[in-house]
Amino acid sequence: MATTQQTASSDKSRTPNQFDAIVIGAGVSGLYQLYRLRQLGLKVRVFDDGGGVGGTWYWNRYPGARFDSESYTYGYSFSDELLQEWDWKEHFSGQPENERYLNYVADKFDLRRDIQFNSRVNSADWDEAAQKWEIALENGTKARARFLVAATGLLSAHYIPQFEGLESFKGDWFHTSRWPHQDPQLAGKRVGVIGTGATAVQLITEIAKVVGHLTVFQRTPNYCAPLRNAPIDADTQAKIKASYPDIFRRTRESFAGFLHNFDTRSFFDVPAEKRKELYEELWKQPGFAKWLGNFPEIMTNLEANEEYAEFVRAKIRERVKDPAVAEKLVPKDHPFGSKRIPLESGYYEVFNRDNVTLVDIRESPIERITPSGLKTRDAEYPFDVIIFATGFDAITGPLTRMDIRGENQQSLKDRWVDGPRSYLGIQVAGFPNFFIANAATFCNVPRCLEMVVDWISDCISNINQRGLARIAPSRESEQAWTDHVNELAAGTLLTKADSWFMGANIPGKARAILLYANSAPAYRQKLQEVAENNYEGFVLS
Ligand code: NA7
Repeated sequence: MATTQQTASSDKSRTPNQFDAIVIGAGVSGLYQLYRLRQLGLKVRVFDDGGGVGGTWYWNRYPGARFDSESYTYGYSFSDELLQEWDWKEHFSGQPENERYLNYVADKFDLRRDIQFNSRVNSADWDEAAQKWEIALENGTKARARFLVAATGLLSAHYIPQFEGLESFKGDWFHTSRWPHQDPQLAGKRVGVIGTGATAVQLITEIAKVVGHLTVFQRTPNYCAPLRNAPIDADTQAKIKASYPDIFRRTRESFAGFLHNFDTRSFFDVPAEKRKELYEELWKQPGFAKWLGNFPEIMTNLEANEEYAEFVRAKIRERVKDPAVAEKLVPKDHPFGSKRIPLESGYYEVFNRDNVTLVDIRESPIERITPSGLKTRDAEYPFDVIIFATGFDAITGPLTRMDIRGENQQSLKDRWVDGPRSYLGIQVAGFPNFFIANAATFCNVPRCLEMVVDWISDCISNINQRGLARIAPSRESEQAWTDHVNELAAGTLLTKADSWFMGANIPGKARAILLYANSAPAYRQKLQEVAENNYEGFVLS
């Protein structure tokens, strides 16, 4: 493992481990944050606990991992040269290609020399006297900077439920986001997968083709919709490259930063048979069209939602041969879109295979992991491998798992014990010069990340140009923003499910919306207004 001393001793740094800015994370947002801060002439150090760049796309190397966003709407938009150089091979690109892309970006912009890998940040302390942050790595190494940016990702703190007996299991087990770098050789093996979220849906579809027997433990069925992926041929590639300005104009204007946008008509103004035509039309389209191209009331009105949910349920039933298995796969306990919609490429047909068993663990709960497999209330299942597709302590988890202490040693974890509080999702009162570059919005992640990273970079530039020392939101603006975020969510159906959107997937975590449910254009406008009004709501000194 590289040490800070070894890698930080560039010509510029007479004092080792002193930086203008420290960025935690070398994923999609951390790489761009480094690029932007470097443009400002700052001395920056990025720390990442992985062995390479990519964040999500470094860690999530399970079979089937891929974008649910159209590839050409996911890549960075900041460099025309990069856009023209990079050929996306599929409309929805897979993990190996995505990791290659982020490595290509790191090399093209010479980012690696300021990134220290295999370096988990354990803690960050605000030093009031020095007006600096001091971070400590797992190995005890420390580093200091005026500005601290957490580019820690929305879904990087993986979660494994505390099943009794796990330590006794004699086979291999792992979480999907800690997939072994060496192929775990699942061919012919007896494999159990726990979880049926977006990750599991991608994984199960792939590994069912090779394993000996696959047993899927499902707690809540999801509304999965066809991804409709395809390779990008040469003609299409040329068209994509010629139309990037238009692609990014459309993603800038749409509700959630995708090419898809909600229907402009109201559900209630369109006759039932015409609504059905729209659903069928959307169903044929790739990606999230079936969700984000629908009537807006699908997200806010239970009657509208239930009609569409019933349409999706019928689609599921059509594809599963055994009606009893189909019924288990049909979601009935939450509205469509109140949990993340998994996109799939043959998921439901998996349950028509002889080598796949679906276990409904609401009917037959998991009791324990045994040395040879897993025991539910009703049966024992022998396994060679158990895979936890059990999700993440989303959005706040990557931050609260570090010991981050602001003014008066107050910890972020304590501040957020009843749910996250922030101003604009970017800063927290009492944590000066600490920025969260996560874009916790209902958005095609890179589109909103670029917007947030640009905002943070401009803010830091502004502070430096004016010779100011620090920025933090006032308690009042933090309170008003937090109320606004919660009120917005209350007007949607997002609060109606036990999802990671609500923090409800983690035992003991406060139930509170973790995503800003406004449109991306509205969020962009708010960020712009705040900056233009001399960082209204912040205290600068
Ligand atoms: P998710 O969507 O949080 O899914 C986790 C799955 O694991 C889900 O099916 C859970 O069931 C299940 N789970 C969680 N805890 C348990 C326990 N204790 N017992 C049994 N089953 C459990 O995570 P993913 O990784 O699939 O996706 C995360 C995001 O990554 C996704 O939304 C995309 O944005 C990309 P539950 O539904 O809670 O009943």
